[in-house]
Order: sequence, then structure tokens, then C-alpha cells
Amino acid sequence: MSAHRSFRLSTIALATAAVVVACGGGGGGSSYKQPKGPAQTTLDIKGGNFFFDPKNSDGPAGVDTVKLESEGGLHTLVFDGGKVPDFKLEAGSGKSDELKVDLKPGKYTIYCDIPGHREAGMEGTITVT
Ligand SMILES: [Cu+2]
Repeated sequence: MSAHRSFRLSTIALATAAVVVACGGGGGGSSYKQPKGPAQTTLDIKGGNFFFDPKNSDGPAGVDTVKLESEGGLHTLVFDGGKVPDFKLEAGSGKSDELKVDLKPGKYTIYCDIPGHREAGMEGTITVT
């Protein structure tokens, strides 16, 4: 009886782990809702140790895709100052992540939220016109 019970518990644990992995991939922020409609353009931003390339991007107002391509290491891309709540791109080495975002005209500061990365230089801007 006890052997049977521990088998069932480990099955539940495995199933739970699979769900966590499934939710963790791509798209970042769990509560972020992408805007509807096609993106006008994709802002392709590379993230590395410790920079964004290009550091300063430009995009048209409205729905755009922001894409983070990681070159070495795990990096994220978030908007400063709560301007785009819950938006978060996260990509490990050689991988990429992207989300659509509806941006109003203005200058947005972006950064990598992994501890120490912003201070080391992972900060940039997206200027929307
Ligand atoms: Cu980083």
C-alpha cells in the first residue's frame, strides 16, 4: 500500500513539473496580454554580456514586435518605470524570445532585470514616433 502511494505522489510531482516547464517557455510575463492585430515591424535587439545591440532602437507608434536574441548567457528585456507592465522577454544563450506590444509615442528605457546586468551596461532605449 505504501509503495503504491509513493508511486502516485511521484507521478503527480512529475506532472506538476511538466506544467511549470510548459508555462515557463517563451513569452515571459505570465499576466502580460499581447495586443491584437499584426505588428507593423519587429525591433530586433541582441542581448549579450553586457549590452543591448542596438542600444537605442526606433519604432512606429502602435503594435510592434520586440524580439530579444541572446548571444551568450541568459538575458531579459523589460521596460523601465512600469510603462509596459508585466512585459518580459527572456532568452538563454543562442535563443530568442519575442512579444507584441502596443506603444504610444515616447522614449522608453529598457533593461535586463537579471541582478547586476543593468548596472554592467544592459540598458537601452526604444524611441517611438
Ligand atoms: Cu542580461
